[in-house]
Amino acid sequence: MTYFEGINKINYEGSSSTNPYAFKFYNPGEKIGGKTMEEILRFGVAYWHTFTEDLSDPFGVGTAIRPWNKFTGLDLAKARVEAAFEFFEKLGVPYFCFHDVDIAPEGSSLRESNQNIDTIVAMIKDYMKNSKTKLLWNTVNNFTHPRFVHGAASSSSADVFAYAAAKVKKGLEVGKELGAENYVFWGGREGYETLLNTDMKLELDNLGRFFHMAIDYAREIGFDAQFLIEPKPKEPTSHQYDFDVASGYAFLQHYDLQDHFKFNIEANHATLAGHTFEHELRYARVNGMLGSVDANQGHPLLGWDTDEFPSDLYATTLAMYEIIKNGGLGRGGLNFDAKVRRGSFTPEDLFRAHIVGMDSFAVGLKVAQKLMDDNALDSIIEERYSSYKEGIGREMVEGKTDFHQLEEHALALTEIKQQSGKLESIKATINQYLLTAYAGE
Ligand code: XLS
Ligand code: CA
Ligand code: CA
Repeated sequence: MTYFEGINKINYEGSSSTNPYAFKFYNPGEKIGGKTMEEILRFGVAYWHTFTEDLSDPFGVGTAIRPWNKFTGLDLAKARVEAAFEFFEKLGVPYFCFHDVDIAPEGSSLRESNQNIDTIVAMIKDYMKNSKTKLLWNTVNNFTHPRFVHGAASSSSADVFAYAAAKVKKGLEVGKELGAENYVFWGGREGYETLLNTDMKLELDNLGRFFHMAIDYAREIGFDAQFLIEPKPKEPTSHQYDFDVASGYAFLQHYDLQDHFKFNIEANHATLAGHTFEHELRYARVNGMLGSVDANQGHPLLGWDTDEFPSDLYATTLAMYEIIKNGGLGRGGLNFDAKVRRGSFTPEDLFRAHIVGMDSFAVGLKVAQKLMDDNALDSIIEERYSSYKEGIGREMVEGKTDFHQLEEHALALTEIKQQSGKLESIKATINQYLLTAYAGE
């Protein structure tokens, strides 16, 4: 059965194309800095937003028209798999990601849920044999069901902790079975509403214990995926324990987990935390902790997690700059944890949304690579910090000074020369690169 009638393979047609079902900038085979766009960008489709989501919001029911909606139960889950692989093929995307409950319905018991998962995983595995699309990461949903009302690994109930562990255990087995490159832990409800009823220390310790047991089990079954923590500051709880990369990194270090994890950084979570996307990427990168990316964007006027498809070229450029500087994403990728707007309810909108996301990151990649090749931003930074290359600055950086020498140096100063930060001209340069990267094509 065909689910996306009338849509053919999405091809690259170049920046002058007016075909809504063609890439204007994402040219998978085009080499940028020695590697193809496909190899660098490693795009992934998020199963939950594209095949499971009904586009409901807190004020209204779902609006999504999906050709598989005529089915129910396991038949619906199977139809989604068929539709998903047709979609991957037509979009030409190398990866996908899912939670356990996205692919298979929960049963009336854990055992039954696991059986449903087994049925669908066997089907996915079969489809993967004839598909170039691989699993970037999987995870489990330990936040939607009422049992997780007080969290999962940070729940006040030990039974819930055990249930959450059993679900992750199954998730790790599924990841191994399907050859997942990564395994993601997003906090879900790992946080709290109020301290008035919360034992914060016990909850944090339990989270640490949970992650250690997950590592042990992955090792036991020989599942060698990269483990990723996905920070988010709030939503659904008012205080999420993995607030941002900096707090997540401190948590990992405190519980001796830093060698087993990297971060999966979501753009919209960065902005919810009061950071820019590039801040989170940079913080992870300079600490050797940048693992993967959930590529989306928030709405500048809304203070919540809107999960929009990325279209802001400035943001994708600065993000790709960090990713290239990181030497790429390794086993990670750019997963579109993004949903079409409630008003974009047709199946065709799913293609158009992914096309704008893929094109936007392709532009970002090309512009960022050019900025780097021309040393356009680095030269400014190098000059700005040049006082640490010689004299007292150099001695300090090399660990050859103490407060006595620094005081001596300061006392002898007659004037301190400051330089301009040149922010406006840096922005002008970025605009110039953005507008000329595709000139002449
Ligand atoms: C929710 C998160 C979630 C994770 C995977 O805000 O982004 O979808 O990516 O559990
Ligand atoms: Ca995410
Ligand atoms: Ca989000």
